[in-house]
Amino acid sequence: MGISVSDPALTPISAKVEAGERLSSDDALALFDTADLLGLGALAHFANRRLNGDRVFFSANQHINPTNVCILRKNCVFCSFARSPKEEGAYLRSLEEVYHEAEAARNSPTREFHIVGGLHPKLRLEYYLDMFRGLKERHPHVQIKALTAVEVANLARIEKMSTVDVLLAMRDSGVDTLPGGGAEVFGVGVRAALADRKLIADDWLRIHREAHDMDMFTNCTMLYGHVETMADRVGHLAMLRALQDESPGFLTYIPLAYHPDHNELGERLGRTGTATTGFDDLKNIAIGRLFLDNIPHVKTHWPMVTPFLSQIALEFGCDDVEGTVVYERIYHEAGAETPMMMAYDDLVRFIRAAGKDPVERDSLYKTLRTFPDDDPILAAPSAADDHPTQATPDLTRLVGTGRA
Ligand code: V47
Repeated sequence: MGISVSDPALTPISAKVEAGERLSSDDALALFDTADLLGLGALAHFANRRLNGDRVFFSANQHINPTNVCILRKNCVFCSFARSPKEEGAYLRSLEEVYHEAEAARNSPTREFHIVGGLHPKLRLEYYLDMFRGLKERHPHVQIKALTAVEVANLARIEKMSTVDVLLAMRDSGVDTLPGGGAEVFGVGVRAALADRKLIADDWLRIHREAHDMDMFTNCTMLYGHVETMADRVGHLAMLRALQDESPGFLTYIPLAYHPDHNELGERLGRTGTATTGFDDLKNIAIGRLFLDNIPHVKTHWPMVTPFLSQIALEFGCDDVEGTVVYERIYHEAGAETPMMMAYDDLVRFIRAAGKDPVERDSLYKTLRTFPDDDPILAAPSAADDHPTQATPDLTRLVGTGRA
């Protein structure tokens, strides 16, 4: 029996999904066009189960943002995080301050530092390399996912080095993987509207290819819900898929929902609060899963779309949940009202309450821990037990809600 879809436009796509055939760009456009969200979700769920079964991955991670000073402060109109050097709220952490912040990992399950920040005009590569070495020395069991392709390119420019040499130096100093930020939407028109001085698509893709070619794995993203068209989204996904065909190395794809508060673009568009809809958030997850048939994982970024929607996403093709985070700044500056962190146990229970098998992973998706039914974490009472129809993490245990 075929996968149940109610929109006739999805029938031929459903046949392809069942046969494991690659979807075309026209198929992806039809998927963005459909109102049959449940049909789309069923297709993505089918494709995901074939790859990942009922496993849902998460990492115990900690986000660290060493500086918010950014030379593109006035250019990236969608960003609420960046500051000019003398602007109120601008900060640059000393290495000691970074190490102090990272001490949170000492008596916690943290296994990954996620390190990104602004393009500081003066920070040298050595600052970052010292940071990576210092963190590895202090926390040898914690992997490092650091610096977007945009930051790598900026350091190459400052140091008059090639981006390959910057990547090699990062790897030699302890960086394990690269995060997927800075991709936004690759289309020339959208990039011109969002950030016309930011790294262009070809350079973002080249730097990820360079990393893949030296056996460094990376992530990829798309920032949706602003000025882009559906064709722009599909074009972006097609470029990610083509790179992965040529030079595999993307581990997970993360659709990022645009947040319009406290940034110029939001003001221009006259939007506040949430720019995207739950419908669109789920579509982006599902279409990412269906179209990016060569990328093993699709991650939901709960700080952006809420833990509630992230949990539903697990039925829409998603097998990967952003981790414990500890302290999220980029989206909270942009108005996100989600918690700033999620406790490890709550994350496990949140996945389990969706009927899935939680898997704690490392940065390379190696399994670190699974949770049999009699695991004490699962046995502990959670909000999900009290409210089975609205299974959510125990929100009373989530600290530091509100803006950064
Ligand atoms: O590139 C900036 C986005 C990204 C806003 O690799 C905004 O595992 C919404 O890439 N509204 C950086 N989004 C974060 C990122 C990321 C996040 C989680 C996991 C991983 C990973 C990567 O944040 C930027 C940009 O696309 N962003 N401003 C905003 N106002």
